Parts: sequence; structure tokens; C-alpha cells
Amino acid sequence: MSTLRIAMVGHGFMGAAHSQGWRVAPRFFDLPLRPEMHLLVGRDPSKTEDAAGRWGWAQTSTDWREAVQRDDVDVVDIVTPGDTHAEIALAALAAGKHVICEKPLANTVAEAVAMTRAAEDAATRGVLSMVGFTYRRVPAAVFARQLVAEGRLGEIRQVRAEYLQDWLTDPEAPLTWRLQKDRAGSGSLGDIGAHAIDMVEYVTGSRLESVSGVLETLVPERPLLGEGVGLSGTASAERGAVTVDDVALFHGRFDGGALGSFEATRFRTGRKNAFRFEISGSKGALSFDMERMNELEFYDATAPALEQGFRRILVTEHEHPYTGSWWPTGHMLGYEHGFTHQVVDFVPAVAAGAQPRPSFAEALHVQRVLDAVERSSAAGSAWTSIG
Ligand code: SOE
Repeated sequence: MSTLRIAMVGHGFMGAAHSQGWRVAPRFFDLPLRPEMHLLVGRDPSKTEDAAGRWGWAQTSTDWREAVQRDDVDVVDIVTPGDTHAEIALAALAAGKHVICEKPLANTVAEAVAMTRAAEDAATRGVLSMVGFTYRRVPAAVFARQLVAEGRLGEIRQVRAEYLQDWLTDPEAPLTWRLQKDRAGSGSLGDIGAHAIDMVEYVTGSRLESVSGVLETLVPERPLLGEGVGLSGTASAERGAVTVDDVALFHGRFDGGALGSFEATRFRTGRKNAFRFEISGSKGALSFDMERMNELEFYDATAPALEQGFRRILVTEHEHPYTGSWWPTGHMLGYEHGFTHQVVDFVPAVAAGAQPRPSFAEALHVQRVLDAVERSSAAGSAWTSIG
């Protein structure tokens, strides 16, 4: 079996999750090409060496520009903050490397447009690319999409999506890169609101056409980051301005006529990773919560009236998406399995020369929704076209 030599740029939280996916996927799924964890790229040589040793990367580099040009690299996996997605993806695609880029695709629509054009041009040369919206690879999400596509909910009328976390409730939590607009592009809106947008469009097959939103920064300044990195950094004595939204609330109108309500926040005390959606249709409804990710609640409005009610489906049967390669029914999957499924979807697409999903173009649409919410908020929550 020939291999796919992976170079991963970055090694924070997403670096750990992607490493797990690259390592586990070929051991539980039959893949046409075997991913090889070939090169880990990071800024700090010792931290990159440590991460490579921990997660099983064969080599390390501190120069992503050199790495993406190497003949012994086939795929570039971008798991850096959003301010570097565009330059790395454009260089990798131009060098003929397949690309996976973490979400959101970019920090601006302009960057996302340039990346999408480059991706579509590269695809004509057999160079493929995908964006890391991994929650759509949770079995319950795929099964939800199947139920909607089969018409089990009838006409979709309302969609509710909320991504609730609380890791910023403490005003002394340090100013990490996710709180700086020049690094992250936006706050809760792009960091976790992007997941909500991608998920409901994936499950319903509908697309948002206009939004009305409000963005709010609840804690305007925080201690600068001291020791440590990413989400687990510790605070220093100096303080800096938070330049992104803490809470994003918005409504949306879908192309099929449905209305949506969205919330993305890292201030919902007690909610740790409560990524939820509820889809309400003329014949039924679906409800999902990432904190109970192996379950899907289904309401069949066509059932006899006396028997109606939301029923809990345990999405662990071998006939459910992805689950046949894991454990016997009733044995649960976890957060990391979405990253393994990402590899399981990407590698066969590359082997077949087929466009993996979601494409840069799909992620560009998400970027346009994020931008429209920002423009709406700046215009007093006026209804704003996605464009
Ligand atoms: C932080 O909010 C975060 O790590 C996001 O950046 C991820 O995309 C999400 O999956 C989990 O929470």
C-alpha cells in the first residue's frame, strides 16, 4: 500500500486531536493509502520535538515554508491559528500538496476567497483540499442528515443551534490568541459559531441567505499570557485588550424558508462543550447535544398520538455511520473520533482524486455568514444578506 506523507503545521490542541486521527484511522479502518506521520512543524524547536515524540511524528521542522516544498511531503495539515491559514494553504497548494485546513477557513472573506480560488485551481491539477469541521463526522450528525434527507422531518421550519462553553467566565483567564482579532479573526462567532453554521447547513441541506445578529464583548481586557500555551496558558501581571466578541447571538433565514436562531458563547457558566442543535419540521424533529454525542433525540410526529414523544436513539449500531469499525453496540465514541473520521473521509477522496467535503468553497460560505453577522451587528442588528 502506498503512503500519504503528512506534514502537520502547528501542535496545539488541534495538533493533538489531528495527530490522534492520523495515528488511529489506519488501525481501525481499511484505507486505500496509509497516512504516515512524517513531519511536525512548529516555531519552537524543543516544544516541537517534544510534541513529535509524544504523538509519533517522524521528523520535525521550524520552517513551514521549506516544509511545504519538500518532495517527501504529500499532504499539509494546517492546525495553526487563523491568521496563518491563508499563507500556508496558498503555498502548499501551489507546491502541489493536498491540504486540510482547520476551521474557520480564514480570518476574512478576502482571504477565504483567495484560498478557494487557489483550491479550485489546484483541483484541476489533482491537488485536493478540505476544511476541518469535524463535528459533521460525529455519527449522530451524519445520521441526522440521513433522516432529514429521507424526509422524516418533512418541511424544515425552524433550526436552533447553540455552542455553549464557559472557559472564559473568569475575567482573569489570560488573553490567549483566540481573544485577539488579528490572530483569530473573531471570537466566539468564528471559533465555535462557525461549527454551528456548518453543522445545521450540513444536516438540513439548506443554506443561510441572510442574518440579523449582535456581538458583545463582556470582558474588555485580560491578563497577558504568561507560561504555557493555548487554552491552558497562565496569566501574567500585564493586561491587554480583548479585541473579539465574547458572545454572538444571531437569527438566520434559510434558502428553503426555514428560520434559524444561533448562539455562540464561551460565557455560559456550567456549559462545557454544549454544542447543540434542534431541527423542527412538519413531520418531526431532531435534537442533538455534543455533551451526549452518542445520542440523537427523534420526534416522529406521524406516530400515533398516544405514542408520541422525543425518543433517544443510541447511535452506536454497526449500521450507523462510521460505528461499524469501532466497538459493539452501546460502547461509546468520544470527541477524538471525529478527527479519526476526518482522516477516514479525506484519504479515500485523495486516493480517488475526488473532492473531499467540506471543501474550501463550502467553508468560504461559512466565512461569508460570519462576516454578515459582524456587519449586521455593526449596523444595529439589521438583516444582512450573506452575499
Ligand atoms: C475553543 O473554543 C475550542 O477549542 C474551539 O476552537 C474548537 O473548534 C471546538 O471544537 C472546541 O472548543
